[in-house]
Amino acid sequence: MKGWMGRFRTLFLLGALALFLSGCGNPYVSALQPKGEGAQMSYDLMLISLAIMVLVVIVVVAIFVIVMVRFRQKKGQEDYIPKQVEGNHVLETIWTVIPIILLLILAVPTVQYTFALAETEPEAQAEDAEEAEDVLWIDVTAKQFWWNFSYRDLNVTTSQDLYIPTDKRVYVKLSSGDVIHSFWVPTISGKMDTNPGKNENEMFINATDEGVYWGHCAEFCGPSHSLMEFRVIAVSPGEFDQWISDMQEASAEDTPADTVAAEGQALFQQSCMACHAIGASPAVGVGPNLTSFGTRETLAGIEDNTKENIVKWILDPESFKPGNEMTGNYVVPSKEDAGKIAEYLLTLQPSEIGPDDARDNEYIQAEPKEEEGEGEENTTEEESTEESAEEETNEQ
Ligand code: HEC
Ligand SMILES: [Cu+2]
Repeated sequence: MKGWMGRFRTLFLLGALALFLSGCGNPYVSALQPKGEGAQMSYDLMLISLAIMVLVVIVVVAIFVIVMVRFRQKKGQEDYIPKQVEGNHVLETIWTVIPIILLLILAVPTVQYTFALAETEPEAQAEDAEEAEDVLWIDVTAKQFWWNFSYRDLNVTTSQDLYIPTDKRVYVKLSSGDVIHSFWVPTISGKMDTNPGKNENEMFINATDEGVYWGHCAEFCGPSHSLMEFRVIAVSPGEFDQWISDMQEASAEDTPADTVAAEGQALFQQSCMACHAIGASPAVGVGPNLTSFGTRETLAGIEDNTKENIVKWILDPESFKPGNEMTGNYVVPSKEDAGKIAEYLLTLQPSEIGPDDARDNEYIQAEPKEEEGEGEENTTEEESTEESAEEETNEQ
């Protein structure tokens, strides 16, 4: 009875474990499904160490079983003492040397990849001036509890959604406006701290496939640390260029056609522009740059970007992100005015390139675009076809 129960319990535990581990497989979140050079290198290292460990376990268990079976005490030999081998030089040497060899096997790729991942001098490596010119640097500033992205020399600044092209490495310079945060997009790269002051870190990221990748602050930084999310939106090179030029043309002066939204704009300019820029400057504001706010899927990186949520945010940001830097530092408008401002914010769509473009060849295979540089795709569900249809019409 006990044995049966025992087996039952093992089964239950294994089931629970399987359920738990199945959470590890979510694409766009998982370091176990790498979609970038950096993540791929980390993944390879994991596989190498795993292989070595499995090999050691197999050999040790095999020797253990053989010894158990072959050298059991036999009937009639109860008094027999086998030959004692402690202090045997040959054996001692063998089992000291084997782990050293295994560690060396592990050390070679680890050191190699460590140097490869530290590559942040693209200009020095460029073959000609044109290639050096083509290098894309993005200055990332982490703030409690949001992310600012400034595209160097391109006069484009945005927040929360980081657009990158899929055809090359993108170099990020990481700094912080307040405390230490950490930049982490598990599917495409390792993580790196963003420090306040002059101690700036640099690394490259790249996405081999188009897609929307989940990023998160990976260093505890305050009450809303767990809500400090961002997205990396990897689009084809053509779409990226289009997005950059659309963003460059956006300006705070553009007046929306809709009258309610236009009223909202006036209100916004009165009481919100001190912290929120629309258009490129200043490079880093007190609050997130809202140039392309209307194309975002998320509000403040975490909530669905709907009018209802935006109004709620404007009236009480604290209810979304405790301890954020907006709460208490602005004049709270009436609910009606907040509605008008929300209307205005949703019109901020300088570009038709959006998260759906990053997904279209990833999630829906209906009509793959004829663009150069598209990575190969695996179809994943999760995207409603409705959205894709909508997106197709937006394209025109
Ligand atoms: C004192 C500066 C300040 C003022 C003034 C201010 N905000 Fe903010 N706002 C912030 C900060 C800081 C954040 C980022 C909060 C976070 O995510 O931690 C923010 C976030 C937001 C967001 C979410 C942005 C995103 O990236 O999704 C919206 C929308 C917003 N503010 C609207 C407004 C509106 C509308 C007004 C005017 C009524 C306003 N803000 C006034 C500082 C300010
Ligand atoms: Cu954090």
